[in-house]
Amino acid sequence: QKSVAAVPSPADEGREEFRRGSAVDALTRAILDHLYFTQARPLTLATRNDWYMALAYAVRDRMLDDWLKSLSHLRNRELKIVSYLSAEFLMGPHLGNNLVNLGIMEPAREALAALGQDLDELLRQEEEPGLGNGGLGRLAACYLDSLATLRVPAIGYGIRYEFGIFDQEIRDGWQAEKTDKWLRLGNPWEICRPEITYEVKVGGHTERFTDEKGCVRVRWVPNKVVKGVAYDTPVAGYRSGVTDLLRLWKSEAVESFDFQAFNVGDYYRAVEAKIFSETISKVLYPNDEPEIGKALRLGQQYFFVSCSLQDMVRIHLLRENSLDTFAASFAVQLNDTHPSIAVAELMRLLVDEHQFEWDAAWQITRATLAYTNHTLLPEALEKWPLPLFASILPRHLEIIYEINRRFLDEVRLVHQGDDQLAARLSIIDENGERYVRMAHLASVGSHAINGVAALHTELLKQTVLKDFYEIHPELFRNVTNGVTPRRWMVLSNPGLTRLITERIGDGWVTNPDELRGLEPFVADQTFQSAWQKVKRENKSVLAGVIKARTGIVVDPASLFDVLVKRIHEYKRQHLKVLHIITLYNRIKHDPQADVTPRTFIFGGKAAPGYFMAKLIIKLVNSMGEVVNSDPDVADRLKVVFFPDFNVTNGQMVYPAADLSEQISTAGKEASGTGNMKFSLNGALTIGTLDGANVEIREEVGAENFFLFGLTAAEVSDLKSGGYDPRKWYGEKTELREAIDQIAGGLFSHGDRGLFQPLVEHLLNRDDYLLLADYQAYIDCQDRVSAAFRDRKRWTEMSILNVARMGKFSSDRAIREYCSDIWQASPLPQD
Ligand code: GLS
Repeated sequence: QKSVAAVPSPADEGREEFRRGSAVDALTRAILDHLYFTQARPLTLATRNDWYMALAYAVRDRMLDDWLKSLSHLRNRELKIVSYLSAEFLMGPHLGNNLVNLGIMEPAREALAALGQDLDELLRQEEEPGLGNGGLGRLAACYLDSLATLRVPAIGYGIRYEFGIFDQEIRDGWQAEKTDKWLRLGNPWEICRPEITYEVKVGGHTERFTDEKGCVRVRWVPNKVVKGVAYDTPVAGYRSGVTDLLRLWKSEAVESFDFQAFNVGDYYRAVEAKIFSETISKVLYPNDEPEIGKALRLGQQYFFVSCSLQDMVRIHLLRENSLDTFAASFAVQLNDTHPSIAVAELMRLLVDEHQFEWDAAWQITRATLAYTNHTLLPEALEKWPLPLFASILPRHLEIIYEINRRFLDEVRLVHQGDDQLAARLSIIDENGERYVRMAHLASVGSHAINGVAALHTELLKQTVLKDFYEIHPELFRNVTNGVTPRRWMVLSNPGLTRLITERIGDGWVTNPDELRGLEPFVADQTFQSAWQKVKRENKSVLAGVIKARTGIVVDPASLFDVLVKRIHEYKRQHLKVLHIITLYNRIKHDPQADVTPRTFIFGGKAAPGYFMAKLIIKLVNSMGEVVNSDPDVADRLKVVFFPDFNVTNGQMVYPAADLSEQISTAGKEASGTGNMKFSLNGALTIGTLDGANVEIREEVGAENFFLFGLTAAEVSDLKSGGYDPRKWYGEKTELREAIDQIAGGLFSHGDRGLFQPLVEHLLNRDDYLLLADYQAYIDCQDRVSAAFRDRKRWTEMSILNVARMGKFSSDRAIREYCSDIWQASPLPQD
């Protein structure tokens, strides 16, 4: 088959031409129809959004055959369905991705051109659904792409937030947040299912009663009930013939509340109830802020978990008449602890609503659920104060007590007398104020627990979940994260995609190990120049966007040195700032100094309540202003803060990077996934041995990776030996100069107070060991600068990075989840 495709006969060409032509004609017709019948617009009045909507509907229509087929598989009892429960799905714009996966990008372009429209302009029209904070939500989206591509029946379950992650603007160097009104102009990709709704109870109390069989049972009498309505979005696999389902829940008021509104007083009460109900799915919470006390957040988690589990129970009962076999129908993955209330909710559904005995229910629950941990940061581990938990989920608290009682009894049986161990393992934290520890709940209720990179899984076993690992080592496994090459290469880097495909065919899109086929061309002159040309073009495009959004002019010939990710102290954006100031000082001391010209590109949002992170953004911008405008620098260094980093912007940034900054303190970044996107697009990495960096370096080869800094073990040794940042400050001249300048107001118009909190933290605590890693980082960056001057060698390293990135495809990760955790298989080919 391959040879036919490679050497088409004239007859084949004719047929292909015809097929293409008819696809173009059909699309043209469909777009015009939707413009008229769906958008109700005559051609003369159609806005860009009308054209976008019409095109989107025409594309969605083309997904329906596969989608309906996939939906009908839900009823097939032979097929296990993967149910991915996630409070976040950072899908990114749908249109481009669907055109890629359906293989109709070019026909769409032609059809629009014939209608006088530009596809690229319509692609820019789409408001991206920002229903996630960063890596964790984007991972869920990559996994849905891979599930559909690998033909695995799957449903992604989450929340249809009315407002996603805020839009970021930069005003006077500070971050300003604006609400994300992504639904403002309509969402052509979703289909509302008003008939698929579930009631979700909140608050109230529980009562015991004896049922007709004489068993004591529990009834939950809530003080509120809300309704979840399903909104479905199709997720097309890459030319796989399978389209999976993303089902997001919107909260609404239960009608019965409105009907009670027969007098004025009740009318207002009914309106209040409606407001409360609709608030639940109103807004995505930014992470990196303390959760304690955010009752609404717990309400959101329970709301979507309950709707999703009720939906699975309904689907299962369409297949079988008993829930005994529920675990054969669904493999439910808990994406972090956000959905971990599922442990108690599935127990409640089985025991209270379906009259199961406790032990049978527990067996089903554990066989169904599995838990992925995504962080080791203690402050990010979810825990809910008991009184708050009890006020929202009184029945679940009882169930959790019972789960905990039985679990700790088992522990005590094996480890007699070890009360400390029991206290450490307990789902209830009893040290001082009492909390429900969600990671413990998820661990106890799951048959598999995984970390997201090899190092992270090891650290999980040694730290956060040490006691669990010691009592149940068999539950633990590692699944290193991956990203989809469809969005992160084919869609976002068409130039490189074309070049690679010309050389090795397009098999790598679904089998990226084939990228190894590029290795023989590493030293090939023509290939190298073509490779450089693609990178250069991507950099020019980004330079244009930077100019338009920030007014800053950057040189595409300079080294594009990029640090884009959420702003967090552990990710050490301020270490990068220290590096830039160091280079700046070298120029100031010797204006003729031979520095490799660089463009430093920062991007990322700070949680609105995270003061230090916001101050870091201000520092980047203030420092940038000074550096960019200094005549001594003569444009050799340029600092850019690219506002509103999101999926859409990422698609422009990763392909244009020369250097990928992965500089977190070792042991803090669970995996990282941006690191993979950069390397897949030919950027070289400067990084610590943290998260998936370790494995990326193993794959691409140590000689093609710029490594620096303390290891996780050294970090923990240094800390336990009593780390004193002042010692490092005292010893390193360039470091001291840079810190003194920040403190002295060089970047704040003489204001010594502005960055004082940052400076004080660095000098007195430095939790993330910037000072200890500073010199190693600077030295390594000097090696980067030298390497970039050897264009040939740099290009070779870039090619080898891409050639060896196969492991980091989300397809590989999903295959591992399927075989090691879910026991799920692909649908047979039709
Ligand atoms: C995160 C981690 O911080 C990232 O390192 C990881 O790549 C991602 C996906 O596993 O999950 N955990 C988290 O809470 N947000 C993340 O991005």
